[in-house]
Amino acid sequence: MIALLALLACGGDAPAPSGGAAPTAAEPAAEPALSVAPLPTVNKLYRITWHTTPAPPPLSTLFEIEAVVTDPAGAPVEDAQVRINARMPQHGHGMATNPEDDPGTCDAAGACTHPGGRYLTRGMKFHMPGEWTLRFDVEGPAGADHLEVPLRL
Ligand SMILES: [Cu+2]
Repeated sequence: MIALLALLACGGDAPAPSGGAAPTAAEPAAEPALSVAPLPTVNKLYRITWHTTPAPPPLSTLFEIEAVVTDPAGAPVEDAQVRINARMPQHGHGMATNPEDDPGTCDAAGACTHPGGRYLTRGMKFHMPGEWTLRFDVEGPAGADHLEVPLRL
């Protein structure tokens, strides 16, 4: 039932027929809040700088996102687990793709590290225009923390 409601909610998000439909080109999409300065996670255990490729993140096209994770003093956090995901909170759904977090640089024993604190996730896609929330979950030496960033597509 919840899934059905989410679908209905999304259906309702389709462009409503309006009399004077302005050409979309005349109304540039709102600037996504791309991170240019490090953003603190909610409990201030880490700081995150991120960017997408391509940038800004396109609609209905696969993109990658790289997050650089540091401690509050700016030192790279190289041995964390970082999960990057996105949801549309107003619609109650996530992405239609299944993003993959790059394991980083791994040794023969399977122990992985992320040189420079760089964490890459592939296979992201914003399949609908609207309000998205990008979420970074960090499980690192200082503990678990997260950051949510609102994005409008
Ligand atoms: Cu949606």
